[in-house]
Order: sequence, then C-alpha cells, then structure tokens
Amino acid sequence: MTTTAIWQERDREHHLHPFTDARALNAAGVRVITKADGVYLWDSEGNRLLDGMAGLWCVQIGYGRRELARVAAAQMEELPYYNTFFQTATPPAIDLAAKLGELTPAGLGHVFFANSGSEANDTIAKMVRRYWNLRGRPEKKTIVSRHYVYHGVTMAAASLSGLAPMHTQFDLPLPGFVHIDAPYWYRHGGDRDPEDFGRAAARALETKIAELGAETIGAFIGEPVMGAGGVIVPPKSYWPEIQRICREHDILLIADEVICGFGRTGPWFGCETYDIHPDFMTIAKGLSSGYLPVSGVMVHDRVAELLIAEGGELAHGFTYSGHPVACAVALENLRILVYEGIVDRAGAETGPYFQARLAALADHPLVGEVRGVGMVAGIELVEDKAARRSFDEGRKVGATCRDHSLANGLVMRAVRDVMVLSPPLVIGRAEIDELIAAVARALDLTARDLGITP
Ligand code: PXG
Repeated sequence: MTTTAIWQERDREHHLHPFTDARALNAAGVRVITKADGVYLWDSEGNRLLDGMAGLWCVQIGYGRRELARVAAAQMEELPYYNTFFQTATPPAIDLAAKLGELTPAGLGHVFFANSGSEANDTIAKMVRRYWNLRGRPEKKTIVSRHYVYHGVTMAAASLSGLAPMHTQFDLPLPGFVHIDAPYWYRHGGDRDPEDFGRAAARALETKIAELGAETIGAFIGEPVMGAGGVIVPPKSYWPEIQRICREHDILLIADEVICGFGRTGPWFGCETYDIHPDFMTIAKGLSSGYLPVSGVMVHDRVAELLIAEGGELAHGFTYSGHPVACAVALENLRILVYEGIVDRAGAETGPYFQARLAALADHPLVGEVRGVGMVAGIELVEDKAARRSFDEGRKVGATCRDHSLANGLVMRAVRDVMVLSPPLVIGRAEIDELIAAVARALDLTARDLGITP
C-alpha cells in the first residue's frame, strides 16, 4: 500500500472530523496535507495547491516562517508552560497583552486570553452577564445576533451563530440568544438602493428591541464583514445605524474580529474599516497566523474598570489562557506583520488588486455577484443573473465548482453557492493572477457541467 492509502485507512478507522459527513469522507478517502511554504500547500501525492483560504482564514503571514518556529522552540526551552491563574503571569503573556493594547482600536485596553474563537465568544457571553449583574440589571442579558453568521461551536458561541444545522443538531440556541436578519443586500435587498437597505437591515435590531424590551437586551454581536456565512459585506449605512441603536438603548456592542482582524479587510481591524466602536472585540486566527492556537477578548476600559473595581474574583478561565509558547509565537507574528509592512501592503496594494481582478469575473454567466473588501471575497453563483435566482440546493453547484478548483490546484471554499476566498495576506500579484486564472477555469468547468456556454 502507498503511504497515502495507509494514512487514509487509519484516518477512516480512528478520526472524526469537524463539519464533515464521515460516511462521505470515508468513501472518498481523506486528502493528507504534508507541507507548506508561502501561499502553497502540498499533499501526500505531491500535488501543489495554492491556498486561497489561508488555512481557515488565518495564515496571514503565509506558511514556513522559521522565525515563528525558532521563537516557539526557544520559549519551550525557557518556560514551556505556566498559568496565569493565581497571581502569576509569564513574560510572553504580559508582552502580548501590552502589544494588543497598542494595536487594537483606542479604548480596548484589556485582554482576556483563550485558545479559540469559540472560547473567546463564550467568555464574552459570560462577561456580558457579569457586567449587567454588576450594574444591577440582571434582566438585561439577551444577546442579539444575526442569521447566517458563524461565531464558533461551543454552547454559547453556537447559540450566537446563525446557521440552522448548528442549532437543530444540538437543541440550540440556549435561552437568551436571539437572531435578526443579516444585511445581505444581494439576497434580501431586491430593488432597494443598497444604502437604504443597509439602514433597514440595521433597524431590524430596533424592531427586535421593541418586541423584547430594551431592558432585556444586554448586547449585540456582529462580525464587521461576515466571513463563513458567505462573505456578506454590509452596506456603508449599516454599522452607523447599528451603533446609534445600541447607544440609544444602552446595549453593549461586540465585534467578532476572528476573521476580519489582523488586516483581512484592509486596515488592522474590521472595526477601523467600518468605524465601529465596540465594548468587546473577539480576536483569534490571524493573531498567531494559525501557527499555534491562541485567542483573546479585547475588553473596553469602561467595561474592564467595572469588572476590576467591583467584580471580585472572576470565576472563569482556561488552563491555557495566556499560554507562553502561543503568546510568544503571536508576538513574533505581530512583529513580522508590522515590521515587514504585510498588513499595510495588503491594505494599500495587493488587496485592491485582488478585488479589481475578481470584479472582472462578474461578467461570467454563472456569477450573480462578486463582493469583498481587502483580502476576503465571495463570488455568488446563480442560475438566473437578472432575477438573482439561486440554483436548486440539491444541484450542489458550489461544491462542484470547489471540486474543479481543487482539481486544478486552488483551495477555494463553497458556502452554499458562494465561492469564498481569503488568501494569505502575503500573496503577491503574480500569485493573485494565478489564483484568478484558477477561479475562472473552475467557473468555466462548472458552467460546462451545467450545459451553459461560458
Ligand atoms: N468567530 C468567527 C467570526 C469565526 O469565523 C469563530 C468565531 C470560532 O473560532 P474557532 O477558533 O473556535 O474555530 C470563527 C471560526 C469555515 C470555518 O468553514 C470558519 C471558522 C472555523 C472553522 C471553519 O469557514 N471560523
């Protein structure tokens, strides 16, 4: 048997994969990724793939940066582990906290560390409850989220998420989590001007408040741009209106920057792209470029000060909160992102080039809309462009396009029939050209399968 076949057999026998139909995977056999460099991956059969997804939206600096490996090894030798629980801390955790206080938008001066975006969002859900308990408003606890959004998979994070299977499989959402419509102009905007639609979509929050009573609503959570929900880019009018409503009703604002953070939308944070001033900000993924698991909750000083002054002992934390090796790697990742101008270049130069090249694909007969900002994009495939009519779900057009893309050496994901792209921020112009050519080829081959002439 080949090495690949042996790995596939072991994987089939022993490994349960996330968000995977195990039966279908076992029939097909897993693809084993064995190494990576820059924006490229290699599988165990020697195929090279351009990683149009930066892993899972996270490898901002690209693969193979030995500086991160060296920092991890050095920290493991010096101090591989110590906790931050009982009046102790480690230099990397302290330095990373201070660095994040500088890098994130003004006022977000405190961080609570966790290991994943899900854990960070669960932490926020608990901090919202703690905050309103301390303010003497124990009834003000409900968190409003949106349909389509992905905020993670732990019990509270999955309740915050707005994707149906994540709820129905596990009897979620928990009480105290409600959802409103997303600012999804292409699907729900009809003939309306996008900015009018954006304001109306934000006012769905006002309607929900009127229904439940402002005295019961503690927070609103949103990704500046929705990522895993299908790269839903809000009209410019959306976030100012959401913030007005939150202010008027004394509702905390949570910005989930797990995907948008660390340069994905151009500036360092999606909050800067959309002028959002949150009370909490979730960070993960790009914080360490995925080299090690680490996440954080940025807490605004006005919230942190209450927790510090009146909260007593916070009964919450993870064994690996502020893990020294993960924090050291995150610090080195941030140093490289700043020192090499990676975020600046992606924001000013390669991001706009990526968007301009993608926009040209809008003429393709399968493409209803191309949308994106910075280094993240979605291409929505439709059966009828004029009517914006989707393909029947059962035809699995997005999955077909994804499979053509993979077969031609590009990792591109399908969310429903939206093809999503989120390449490493270090991707260069020639590599963007290669990516665009592979997307165009995948679109043509998908059209051919459907009997449409490209
Ligand atoms: N918030 C957002 C906005 C995310 O995108 C999480 C929270 C949860 O992070 P963790 O680290 O707990 O996974 C995410 C994660 C996909 C995909 O298929 C997206 C994510 C995770 C896995 C798969 O697009 N996003």
